[in-house]
Amino acid sequence: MTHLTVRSVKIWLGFLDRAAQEAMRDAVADVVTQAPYFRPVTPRGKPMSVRMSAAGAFGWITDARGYRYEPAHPDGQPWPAIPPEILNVWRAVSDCDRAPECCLINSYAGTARMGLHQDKDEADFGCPVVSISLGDDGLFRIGNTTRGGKTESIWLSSGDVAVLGGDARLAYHGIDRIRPGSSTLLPEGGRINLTLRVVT
Ligand code: MD6
Ligand code: FE
Repeated sequence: MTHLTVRSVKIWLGFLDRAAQEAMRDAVADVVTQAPYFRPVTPRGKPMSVRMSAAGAFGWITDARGYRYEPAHPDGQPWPAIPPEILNVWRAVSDCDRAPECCLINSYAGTARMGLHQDKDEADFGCPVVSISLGDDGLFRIGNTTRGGKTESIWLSSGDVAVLGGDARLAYHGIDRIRPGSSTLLPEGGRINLTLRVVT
């Protein structure tokens, strides 16, 4: 299978076929039954437009105390295990010996977006961040490892997998908008993005 490279980000278009996307959708639904979506609030007090949950040893959260990884959901329960179908994607594309310790789950509806940011709350940048898109298309913007300068954008569709490693590990990136109604995968519509990372 072949990938395209946009600013050192490796993008595998159509990595998951429809049956694999459905299995992953169902596995994610099972995780969020145990660890319900919540709306994180930035340290400056602004609620994010995406809803989040997580699986694995750690989940990433933000609230008045700042951005960080936590071993438990805000309700106090440990995060569910990362489903095996999701771990299989990591094994296939990460080129990393370590297992992912966090599968962050971002849910986008309507006008939800994610501003340009770096993933830099992890202790080790040797492994990539692997991202899986499910449901509606999302416009993914990729910039530089410092703020500012030119960016490039690509629509990510259901089943696409993006790998931010090497020179792209600390690249700024974000989702400008989704295209509501572009996929039939999720019963309520919208987009789910899964990001797998080594945290410690
Ligand atoms: C998203 N993704 O696609 C947001 N982070 O909804 C990310 O923030 C992201 O796609 C690190 C690596 C890949 C990503
Ligand atoms: Fe990110």
